[in-house]
Amino acid sequence: MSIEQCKIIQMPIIKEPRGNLTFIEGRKHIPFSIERVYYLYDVPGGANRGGHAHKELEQLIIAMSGSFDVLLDDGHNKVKFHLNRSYSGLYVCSMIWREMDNFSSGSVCMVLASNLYDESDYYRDYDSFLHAVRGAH
Ligand code: T46
Repeated sequence: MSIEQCKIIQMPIIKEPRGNLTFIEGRKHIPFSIERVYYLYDVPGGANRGGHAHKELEQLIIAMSGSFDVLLDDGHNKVKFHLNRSYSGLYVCSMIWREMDNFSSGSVCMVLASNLYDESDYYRDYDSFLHAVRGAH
């Protein structure tokens, strides 16, 4: 997998005088079925999240409120994204190292995931991740 497959996906917005509505349908707006939803909140200033990659998992990361940065790394190239919109999300394919920081006060990060939580799907050691991606090329 390469970093070029990771991208910002724009969701539909239904705009009305009474407020906006955005919806996300698995396999239609994003390239996977949604098996799990989790969210990060009450993140203290200066905190870092992530620092791992997934063997199989695909995810969509959305700043539901506030903003934060996501650094993606496929073992060859790195790209940083600043997320600050609730109607778009960052699609992250498998085998991408991610690090998250610069959380604004009160920010909420919602993640849609293609699989249930499985610790054996993680690379939590960067050297092991690099060995896996470089060995595959
Ligand atoms: C990712 C970023 C954006 C669970 O029990 N179930 C879950 O669904 C998740 C995501 C985590 N956990 C447990 C595992 C750890 O004991 O919660 C604890 C914290 O998890 P972690 O250190 O992986 O949290 P983050 O915020 O560093 O990373 C998470 C996701 O794991 C990861 O896939 O992309 O959010």
